[in-house]
Amino acid sequence: MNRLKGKTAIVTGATAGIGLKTAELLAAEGVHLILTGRREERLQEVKKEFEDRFDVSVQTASFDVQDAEACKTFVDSLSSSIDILVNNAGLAKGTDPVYEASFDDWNTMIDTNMKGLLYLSRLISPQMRERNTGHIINVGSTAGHESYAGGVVYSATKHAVKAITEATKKDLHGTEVRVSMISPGLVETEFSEVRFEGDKEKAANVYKGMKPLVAQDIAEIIVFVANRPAHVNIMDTIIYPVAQSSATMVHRNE
Ligand code: NDP
Ligand code: 8X3
Repeated sequence: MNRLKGKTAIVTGATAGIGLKTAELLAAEGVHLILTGRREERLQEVKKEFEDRFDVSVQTASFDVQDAEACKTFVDSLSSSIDILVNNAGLAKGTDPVYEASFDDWNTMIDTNMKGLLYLSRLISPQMRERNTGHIINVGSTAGHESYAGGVVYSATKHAVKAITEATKKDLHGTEVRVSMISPGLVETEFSEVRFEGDKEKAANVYKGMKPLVAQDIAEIIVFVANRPAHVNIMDTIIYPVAQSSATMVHRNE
């Protein structure tokens, strides 16, 4: 049953990977889209493609979620009320241990994965609360459930997404607004290329000899979570590829 048709969703980080595929699957369900990311050209390509393929409106806004003022300008510019906020924009930078990692990488991860997500939740949740309807879906990670060596700050930001999701649900307790989190394991997207600063070989090694998840696997779950009946609030979903059993247990065929 499609309960999503005619709704309006913001998807952050919709220029690639999980956000892009989520936007596509939402559009296929008849959801009007407001898509964000920093790469304006990609947003324009996606808008054109989705408007050609689907009977939905597609608005775009290119800005950096690390910039609180830019987030505010974006939300102030919205003319429609928002039914679904998919807080997906995020990244990892490097795999250096705590005694070697760069402050810049740490700040980028904290400012994007935590503060960007918080800014948009802060700015969109008042209208959801006032209308007594809406759904905030945060993209966390299995790294938000289990920390691993080389992921000190990435894991911390995703543990924070878990804490933010739980506290946001509690802040909105007694309203009809839903709050959920999605926690994927290894998904082959641009994620590892971003993490390794464009080093394609290092990125490919992350998924070598195993079958990782793909963006579609996660997007389908995001749409499933959004499409539950209004009284059902899925708090979290942990999704591994079958070859992965923990952050470091990955079965590879050499
Ligand atoms: P991609 O690199 O493919 O996509 C990331 C998206 O986030 C892009 O659209 C990018 O857009 C956007 N983004 C990154 N930084 C910013 C920023 N500062 N401001 C605005 N947008 C930004 O990675 P994934 O699709 O894999 O990642 C999506 C989410 O899923 C992230 O939160 C990630 O942590 C999480 N995740 C990923 C997993 C994986 O293995 N791939 C596993 C678990 C969770 P642009 O560059 O245009 O700004
Ligand atoms: C991304 C998955 O294992 O690289 O959240 O942390 S992992």
